[in-house]
Amino acid sequence: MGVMTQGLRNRGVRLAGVLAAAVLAGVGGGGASRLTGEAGATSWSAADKAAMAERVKGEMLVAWGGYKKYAWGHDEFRPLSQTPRDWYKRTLLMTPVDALDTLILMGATEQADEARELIATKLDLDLDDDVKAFEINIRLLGGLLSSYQLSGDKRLLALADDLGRRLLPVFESPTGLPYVYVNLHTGKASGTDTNPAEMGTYLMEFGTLSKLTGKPIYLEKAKRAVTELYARRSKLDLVGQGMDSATGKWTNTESHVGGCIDSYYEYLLKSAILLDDSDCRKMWDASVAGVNRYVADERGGELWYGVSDMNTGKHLRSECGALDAFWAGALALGGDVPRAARAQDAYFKVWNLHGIEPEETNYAEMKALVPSYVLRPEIVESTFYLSRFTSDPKYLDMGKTMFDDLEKYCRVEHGFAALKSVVTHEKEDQMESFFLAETMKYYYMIYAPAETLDLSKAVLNTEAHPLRRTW
Ligand code: DMJ
Repeated sequence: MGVMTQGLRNRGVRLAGVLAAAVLAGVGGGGASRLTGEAGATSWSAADKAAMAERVKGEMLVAWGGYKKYAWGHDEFRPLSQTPRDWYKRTLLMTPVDALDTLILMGATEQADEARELIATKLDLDLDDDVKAFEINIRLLGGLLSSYQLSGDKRLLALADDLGRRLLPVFESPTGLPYVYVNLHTGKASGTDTNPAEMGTYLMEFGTLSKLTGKPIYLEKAKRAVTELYARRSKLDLVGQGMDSATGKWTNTESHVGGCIDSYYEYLLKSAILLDDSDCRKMWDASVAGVNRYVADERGGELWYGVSDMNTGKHLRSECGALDAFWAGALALGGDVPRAARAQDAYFKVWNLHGIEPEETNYAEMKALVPSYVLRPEIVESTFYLSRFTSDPKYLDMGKTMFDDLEKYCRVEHGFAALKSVVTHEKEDQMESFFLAETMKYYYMIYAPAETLDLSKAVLNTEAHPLRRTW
């Protein structure tokens, strides 16, 4: 299922002195043996949580240090060969832009300042190349906006406005549904073979940009795209996983909550919250009801979400991916904590199959279908939301189990490496920028004081960039 590469406050409060003391004392917290989801939760003191947050921050600084030493000024750091990688003809500073708000929230002031200065002085958006608008929007535009809100550095807002203007041509299709690519220099948009996630994941960033610049066009274009997409849902209120954006016709009618669809649902809910948009709220309410009715798969007392036909509701396959795991967090944010908790247990069962999660799994047979792990955040993201909304220490244990596994299998000298296989644990020379934007941020936020990110004031985009309603 899905395109696997696509893949959703206040200034960070520094952790108190107790934190450093706890680390020095070697307090680990949640020292339980491997948590399977069934075991009773261990108790966590404030010092335990502070120590765990500091441990995550330490690893974030290792990954940032690897980028700084071997890939400074480029898009990504390749952690095995210790070489840089750029996505296009030249750099768009993907890792620094993605990492900056994580560094700010962690109180890593020196590193945040060096990242912000690099971006403000060196990010050149006038790139004569076709870029994937979805990725550039969620990573770069989202990162620039959140870092502007957290730092007050107006140079970041100017860059965001420049980038938004360069992305706008993607909406000039016959339907208003976005093209896939845009040349950031010429403004030529191209590519119509797309999906709901890529078409429906603009409104948070474009809405925020409109509010912060006073230019309504950004919000108007992104809202129209979502509305056009929703209008093409099936009678069961489901969407498929493939569409031609020029014709608005479905090219694939398989429905699920994973890659190619995931962040479309996420942005209906989060745009409703961030922009106080009642249309988006209605679209989310109808969509989540359809998914819970036709995509949910009750199996042996467990709640799974599989693959169904968008028109008939027929269950097609018992498969889920690492990307699907965001769904538990979305359910929790939408107010359905009971279903969220059950879905999270199911995704955590997949994690425990091999001690780290595969990209795709047949959950009926509990068998990895695509065995890679690219340092994805989604299951950590859902752990964060459930921890916040339930205060159940079970989720602190769960986060620690996963972080232990991450360190065990993925840590290398100057960062973290993806895995070619969660079965053999063979590593891949890749550390995606979302690892610093999302995975490390969510791990940190599970244990950091709640004031570090006030969920009543901020909404995280699909790349974990927090956007605040300052307007
Ligand atoms: C991220 O870029 C975003 O979370 C996106 O919505 C999905 N894929 C990656 C992380 O897995």
